[in-house]
Amino acid sequence: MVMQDLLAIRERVEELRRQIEYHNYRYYVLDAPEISDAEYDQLMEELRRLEAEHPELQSPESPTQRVGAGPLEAFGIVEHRLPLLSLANAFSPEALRAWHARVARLIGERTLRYVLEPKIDGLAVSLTYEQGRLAVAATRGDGLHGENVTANVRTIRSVPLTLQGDPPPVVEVRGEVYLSRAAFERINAERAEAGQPLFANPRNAAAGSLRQLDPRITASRPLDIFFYQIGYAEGAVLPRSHWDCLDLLRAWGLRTNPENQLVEGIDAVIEAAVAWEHRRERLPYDIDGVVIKIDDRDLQAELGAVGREPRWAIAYKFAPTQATTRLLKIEVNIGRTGSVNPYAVLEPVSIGGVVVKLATLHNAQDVRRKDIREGDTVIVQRAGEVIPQVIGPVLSKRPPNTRPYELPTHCPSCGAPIEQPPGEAMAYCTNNPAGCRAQLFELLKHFASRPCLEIDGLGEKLAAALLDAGLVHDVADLYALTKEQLLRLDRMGDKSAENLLASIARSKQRPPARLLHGLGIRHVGGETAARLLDAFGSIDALSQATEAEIAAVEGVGPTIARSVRQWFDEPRNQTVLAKLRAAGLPLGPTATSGTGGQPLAGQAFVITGRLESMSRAEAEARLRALGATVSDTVSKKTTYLVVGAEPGSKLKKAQALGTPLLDEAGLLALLEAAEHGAPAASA
Ligand code: D41
Repeated sequence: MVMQDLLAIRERVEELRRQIEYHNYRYYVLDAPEISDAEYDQLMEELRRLEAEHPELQSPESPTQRVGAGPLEAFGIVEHRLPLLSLANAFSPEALRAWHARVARLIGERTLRYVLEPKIDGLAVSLTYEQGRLAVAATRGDGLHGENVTANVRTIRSVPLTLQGDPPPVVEVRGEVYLSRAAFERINAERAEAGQPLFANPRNAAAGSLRQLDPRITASRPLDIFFYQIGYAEGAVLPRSHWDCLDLLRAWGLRTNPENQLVEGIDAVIEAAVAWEHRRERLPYDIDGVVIKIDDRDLQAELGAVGREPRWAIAYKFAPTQATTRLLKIEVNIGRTGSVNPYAVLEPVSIGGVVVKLATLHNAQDVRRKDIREGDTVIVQRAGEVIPQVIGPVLSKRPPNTRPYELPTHCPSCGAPIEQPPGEAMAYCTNNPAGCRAQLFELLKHFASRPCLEIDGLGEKLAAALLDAGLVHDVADLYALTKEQLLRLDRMGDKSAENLLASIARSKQRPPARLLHGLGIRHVGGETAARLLDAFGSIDALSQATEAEIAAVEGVGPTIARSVRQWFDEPRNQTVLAKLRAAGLPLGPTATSGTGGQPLAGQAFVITGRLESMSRAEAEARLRALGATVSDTVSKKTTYLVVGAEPGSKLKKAQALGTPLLDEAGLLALLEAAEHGAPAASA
């Protein structure tokens, strides 16, 4: 290695240490991080690697040599009787195998039992009970000393002040204090209202709530806790299995996570850990990984720790879902109902392996509430398949001369004024699709989409081409298109033109509820459309109903009723309806009334698990539109249980009752057949 390189590396190491110390301070002391956990982990990993490759650069002052940050003196400091260990991280299944191989080298290759615990993204605490009474509660702090937060922890409802059963005279237990996502949203909404700075995530909100000098504030926050370890236990002989220790915690009245799993063998560990990456979204609280622990406590003792990290446990961390980047510009999209949807143009940033350049900002009110400005550094989140969203600005990085965001006063597409109806979060372009190209473009795509008229081949590109060529001015114009017109469009061959026309023709046979949904009436989704048609029988009958009659339908409130009435009162919409009728779409009473138009009448469906091709709401709406009932519980009356990915307990119940099962392909086939008039399959 040449001298120059070593110098550059030394500089990088020092820079990393400076940065990490700074972020530790922001995180642990101020509860106001500026970077995501994943970015922090990356800095730490890089520093660890450089120090491992260049032992001469190691130093006891390096952040790698200590865990966490010092406690806040204001609380009083508690010295932990036994140090609280920290956890090594694994970021991939391969890293889990490498961990397994290290363990196998020490204790021999064998099939072990492991406990998997969701890694709660909260704040680690240690509680000491003396003679069964809560004596001291402390934060983890640096693992050796924590802050005395006894008064605050006593306000957490799920923390018992006295233990049940027969606990040792002195026992110290560890757990994680957290806030549910719902509670976090509520707290932030209240803070926004009060003009206070918002918490970046539930963990910071939990930490901020627990580390309050005024316990009354803590008491007002619905903190919760899961316990996961028994630390010091005077004179007690503890079970040899960690899983049994969790049982013991429960026997003392301490809450443990019902999602914890006992599995055998590293393959099962990896499978279960990877599965959590999706399951996590269904939990009401945030987790950032899974903690994997060797169950046998004698083996735990034999394996011991390297520094502060036990060899017998590891944290499998999920791909990062948050990152920070610069918000270059705020632009707006106009939705099919005229809604003004602001979005962020970002300096491209990689989150969990995907480069994100755009992120949603929801609505004008949200941008104002969070005070997100052009030029800000922002925290961006990407979770599952949903569109990336901007969580909020990093205020300490706000450059001078930024300004609060102002919504455009006029529609960028058609120039009509933009208005925000009183009491609504959304602002709207005051034009309608006939006069606003952006609205018509979105409406066409919606009209042709799967849950609506399902016109194959009519997507983004074709919708734009049809508008550019002036062939379509409203959705009904689709039914007047000719092959000659289509052939004049770019990249439109003979075959695709024919396919498109066939697909448009087929769309005339969709059930009226899907047509009603497709019209793009503000606040009328698939579910509402189905309810309205159930109540009124046809779109024509609905168009004659009064606002009060519409509002009286179950699940339809005054806002929807007003919006429906207004839509039908608009002369331009009456023209569209007349054209659709002339084209043969089902506006009037269907010829086959009664069960003829309702091929699934009398059939009862229950859905469990996740569907791939449509949302559950959509599946329910389509089933209901065909006359079926959809409920939440499997009973003897259930005709079919529809089983999606990762089904829940309903599947067990159905199997016990012998209820017929339908997978997603089966459901699709049944829907297709029923919607196209074929007799429904019966169970
Ligand atoms: O849910 C958690 N966040 C969690 C954290 C958990 N379920 N188990 C944990 N187990 C440990 C060991 C293996 C060291 C007893 C932990 C943590 N530690 C931990 N939390 C914060 C630092 C370490």
